[in-house]
Order: sequence, then structure tokens, then C-alpha cells
Amino acid sequence: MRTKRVAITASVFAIATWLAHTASAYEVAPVKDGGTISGTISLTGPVPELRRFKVEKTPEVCGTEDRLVAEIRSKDNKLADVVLLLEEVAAGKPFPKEEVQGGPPESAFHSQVPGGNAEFPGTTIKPKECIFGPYTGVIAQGKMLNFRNQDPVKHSPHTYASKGRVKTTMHNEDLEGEGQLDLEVKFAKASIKVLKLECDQHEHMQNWFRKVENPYYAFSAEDGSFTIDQVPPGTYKLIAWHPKFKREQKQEVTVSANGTTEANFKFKARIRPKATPVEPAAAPSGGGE
Ligand SMILES: [Cu+2]
Repeated sequence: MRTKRVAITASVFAIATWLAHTASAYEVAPVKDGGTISGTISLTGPVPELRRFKVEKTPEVCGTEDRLVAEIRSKDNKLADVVLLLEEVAAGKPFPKEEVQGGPPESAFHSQVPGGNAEFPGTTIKPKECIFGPYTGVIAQGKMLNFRNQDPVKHSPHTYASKGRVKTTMHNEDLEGEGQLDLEVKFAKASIKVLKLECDQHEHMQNWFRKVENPYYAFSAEDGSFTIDQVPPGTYKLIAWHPKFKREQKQEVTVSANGTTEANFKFKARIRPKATPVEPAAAPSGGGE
């Protein structure tokens, strides 16, 4: 009798463990009467100045002019580059076939070929004119970050798992001119959700990526607008994240069958005293990792 009870306890434990492991796995399933979440991200407070960097290496490709980086890209009180995502969606539409981004600011792009994947396809980055691409992107745990260098000069992607003020190196590699580099995204803890990408050759090349666990994500456009479609009817937590604002924002949204739910967020910019002069080389981060 006792043996039987032990066996039952063991199998209950096994099932519980299995459920805990599968609970986070996303499944592709037909979306019946899917709804849409759309909204606008606005920005209050003064828009910070562009950040200025001197170009010290490979001016033949990167140019000789100082690089001005819009860490906060805002026009008419709207905020671009915010990553919107739904938390804890168990099943629904497929991931895109491809998640690609790259290009210089005037033609920076996110490209998603719709449909097909049950799992996140990885993120491809195409650096061009010494820019990795849009300031924000998405990545997934255990998936690849694939660099396809469009420049004839070397970049040195240095990635960090980032949480609050703690920054831990994940990769530090060279990407040869017109070369390729494939890196696996490995966060040590589930609670770390942000990856920062820097180039050790060019200080102005800095980008941020938010971890996603399902395909219900979007980026706010220049006019602050975003849309997430084919959402199975239900109630969700919608997150709005931008790397230059300390806290991500969250709100509960209810999506009805075939309906459109509006969800807006407001971020508040803090004043930066004046245009930041070119910063000295970053302090070695080795000791603090
Ligand atoms: Cu570079």
C-alpha cells in the first residue's frame, strides 16, 4: 500500500514538473475571432538632445562627421521604438518566419515575414553604414542572434544581459567585414529580459533588445502608433518597454471576439541638462560583471 502511495505521489510530482516546464511553451493554434490591440505611445516632458559620438575608427565607411544617436525618438509628443508585448499567451498565431532588422537611421527597418513558425525564428541583424539598425528589437531565450554584415569593415558585437544597473557580458566577438556571426541568446535567469548590444569598434553603435515568449509583440512607429493583431479573445497584460525609461509599463487589456481594444501609454522624459559631450571610453566592465 505504502509503495503504491509513493508511486502515486511520484507520478503527481512528475506531472506537476512536466506542467511547470510546458506552461511557458507557446503553441500555435487556430485563432478564432481574433481581436486587435492598438494604441499610441505618447511622451511628456522635454525630448532629450541627440547623443553625440565622435567616429574614431573606419571613417571610410562610418563617415567623419560626429554620429548623433536618438536614444529617445519623438515627434509631436509621440514616442517611437517602444516594444509592446503581451505576457503569458499560451497559444495563438505563429511567429514570423523571419525577424530581421538593420540599416542606417534614415532607412532603418524591422522586417517580419508573416506566419509559419511555432517558435521564435531568431533575430537577424544587418549592420550598414556602422549602424546595427533600429534602436530596439526583440530576441528569445535559446534562439540565435545572427549578424549579416553589410559593411566592408569589422564590427565587434558585444552583448550584455541587462537588468537594472547590472550588465553582464553574454558575447564578445568580431564580425568581419561583410562577414557573418551567429550567437545564441542565453540568459542565466528567467528574470533577465533585456539584452544590450554594443560594438567595441564604434561607440555609437548601441541597441537594445527585449525578450519575447510569444509572437504578440510590436514596435511603436514614428507617430507612436502600434498594432497587435490576431489576439485570441481574453484578458492579458500588455507591456510597454523602452530602454531609456527605468520601468516598463503594464496594463490589463481585454480583447473581445473580432474587436479592437485601444491601449495607450504615456512616458515621461526627464530633463537632460544639456547636449552630452562625447563621452570618454566606457569604463572596463569586466570587474563589475
Ligand atoms: Cu562597429
